[in-house]
Amino acid sequence: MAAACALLRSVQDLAQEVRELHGSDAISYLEDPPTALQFHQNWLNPNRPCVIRNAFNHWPALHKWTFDYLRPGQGPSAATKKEMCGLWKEIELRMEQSSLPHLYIVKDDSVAFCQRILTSVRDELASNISSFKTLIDKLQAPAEGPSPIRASVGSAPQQIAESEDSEAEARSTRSSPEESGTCIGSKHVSVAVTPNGYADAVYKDKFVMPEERSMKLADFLDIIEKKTSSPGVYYIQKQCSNLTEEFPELIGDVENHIPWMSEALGKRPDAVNFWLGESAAVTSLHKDHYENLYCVIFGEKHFILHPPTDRPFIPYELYQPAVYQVNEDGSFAVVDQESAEKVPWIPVDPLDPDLSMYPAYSQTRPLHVTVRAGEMLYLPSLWFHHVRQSHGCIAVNYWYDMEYDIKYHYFQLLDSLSNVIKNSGLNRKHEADQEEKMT
Ligand SMILES: O=C(O)CCC(=O)C(=O)O
Repeated sequence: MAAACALLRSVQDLAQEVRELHGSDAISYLEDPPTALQFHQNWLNPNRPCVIRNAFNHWPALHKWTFDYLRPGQGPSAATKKEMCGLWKEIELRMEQSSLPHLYIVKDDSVAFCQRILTSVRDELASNISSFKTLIDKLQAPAEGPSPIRASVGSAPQQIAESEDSEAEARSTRSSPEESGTCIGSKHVSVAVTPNGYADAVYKDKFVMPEERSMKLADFLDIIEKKTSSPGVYYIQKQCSNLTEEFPELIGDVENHIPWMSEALGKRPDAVNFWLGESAAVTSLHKDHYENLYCVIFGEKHFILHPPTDRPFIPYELYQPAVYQVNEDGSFAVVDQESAEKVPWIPVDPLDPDLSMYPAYSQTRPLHVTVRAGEMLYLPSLWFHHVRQSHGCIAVNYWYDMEYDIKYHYFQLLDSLSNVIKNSGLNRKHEADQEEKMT
């Protein structure tokens, strides 16, 4: 028992020392992306998380990925784009025909109207949102009439036509939905469905996985937007590189790797994942063997983080695996995966930890981090994390396999020592002693 006590004290000191030395009580913010060397020295090697701002401002996804863009029948199709180019050509022709090059002819008798339409179209082109077609219709209508007036519009149409052409050219090697004319909303996507929002989590005495349902992205969006009702909580969270596997059309709106990270690690990511879900969808506390760059595109993600050195105070138990299945009446059944081996998982919910069952958890100091749209979280390998989100949050993350270096082996040692402490019952005894001292 004396040896176990000494062991417990040592792992407590370790956790405390890491908190003090590496500042794992607070998250650091970088205002610009680091170089590969800076990232390696300051974050990757010390295994320290940080939030990086302005790391992916250049991604079209940041302004493009709205629910309307992802829906079928919305957003500019290839045909609409063609029509748009045709219109600009017509405007240019009219400008040429008129003796004043910066004027063009419309029937409406309001100069302000023309300017408003053109400004709107330019803005639409810049932000690429869904009412593009309506604006084109408005623009077309005045051009048909018999009583033209002249309206000053400067050189905006010319500039737009040029930037449109060069953008289309730049993206011609990619297959974004609007270029290819495909509507990704009509594509099938794998969605995790649960009764309570907890996929891959402990429920009663089982480790329960979600029902994996294949459904059209548009139908999924209807549920998220409460346009249709369907029992359960829905979350696109399939983690086997679902962005590249299920939505290859969207990859051109982001990047297929993060250059400075690939350089720092000397490899490309194992997976690029796409996440979109309801606010009720929660990812239970766990850790991964990945260096994780987590980019929020829309909404917010709320992370609760524990450094790997908190492992001795984070309990694991063995659970029978099971899956949720939705019955015809909309109720959920929990179906055992009888032939599957038991799974070690963490029973503690950091939002409401059962400290009478798991008193050692009170010795941890979780770090709460909100990652907002446009921000990237570096979540180092082996850090425990629990994740919530704002409703309809969209995110993309990059999983780079960790280096199985000495850090990994030290963690394995800590894991074994944690089991020794658990089996000695000392964590509970320590807590009982603390309570006794207080009474
Ligand atoms: O976003 C989430 O819900 C979970 C993310 C996560 O667990 C991960 O990236 O490892």
